[in-house]
Amino acid sequence: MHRFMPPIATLKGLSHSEVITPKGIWGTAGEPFTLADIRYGLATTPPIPSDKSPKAYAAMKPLKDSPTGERWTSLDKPSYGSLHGIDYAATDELLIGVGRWPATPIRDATTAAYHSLWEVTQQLGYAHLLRIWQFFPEIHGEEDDLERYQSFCLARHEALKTFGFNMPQDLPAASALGSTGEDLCLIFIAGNGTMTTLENPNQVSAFHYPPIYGPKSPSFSRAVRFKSPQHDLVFISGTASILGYETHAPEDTLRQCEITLDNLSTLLKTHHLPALWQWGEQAAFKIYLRRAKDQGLVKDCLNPWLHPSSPVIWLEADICRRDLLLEIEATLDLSGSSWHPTYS
Ligand code: 3EB
Repeated sequence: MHRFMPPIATLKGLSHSEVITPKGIWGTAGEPFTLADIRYGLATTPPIPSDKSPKAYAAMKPLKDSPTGERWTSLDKPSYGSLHGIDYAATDELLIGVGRWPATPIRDATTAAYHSLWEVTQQLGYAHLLRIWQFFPEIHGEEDDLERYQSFCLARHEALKTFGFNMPQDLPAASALGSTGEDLCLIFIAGNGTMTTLENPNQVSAFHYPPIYGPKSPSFSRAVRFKSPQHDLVFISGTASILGYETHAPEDTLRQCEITLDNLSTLLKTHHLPALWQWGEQAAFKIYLRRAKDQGLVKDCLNPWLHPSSPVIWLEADICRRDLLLEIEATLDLSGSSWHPTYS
């Protein structure tokens, strides 16, 4: 059986000499401004100190030694505001927004969330929805004879169709995970610039999954590249052990990790982007595990593939297909514009 191998340079113990370095804006222009703070944790998490920037609480348990906070920053001074229940920070080229809605029924929550999101991006004048995170409880629960994840996909699809999205070309990069708590938590990034959606030739586009996975397929792209005068960003969706449209190695965490890393590598290679191990500090990863006890195993599998200074948040969460045991997402800032999250 073919085994997925870590990159040669890492195997040989070579230094990560080809690591991407910032272009020099960072560190020379003073302290960046906070755009948004996201805190990962269960209900007892203490509040983030209050200032004007948007804050989101994502109710998922951070795993051993994981950072629990994610901060998005900008070298441009943002304007802050609140519209349609969404708190936002806006710069010329990019907008970040956060909101939450009571998560039951999930279909109504999703409809409300997407309509608010759309109103905000239209009102503030951002052309592209680039990246979206959505966390909600009981993702495998049942509602209206559908799994809640499928109801969510249905409502998302209907909303995007209503807004006139050209699917799949306009679809953002996304992550959808099961959380605890009561709310649908939604975090999104929109922008003005050039948006290119990227797909993985080894995976059927999620938009074209067959109907056995739900009445409306998941409306997201595998990755999005965004370019504007100041930015060059790659948002990689939650990526898992799916080849074609099927889950592979349903019982085998290690194998799922290898296939996931291979999927990420294929995506990057196909679109002539730097390999994972070259990313260094200009990147940020999140890894979601269905079972906390798999962390050691996944860490050992992952370590040779990532640059040691790439930050990782580890969270316990239900992945949207029952047989998926882990999911990996990432953001890569190719411009050094500081538009990548830092973890604490
Ligand atoms: C997959 O590849 C795994 O419904 O927004 C990953 C990322 C997944 C986003 C979503 C679902 C979503 O189908 C699941």
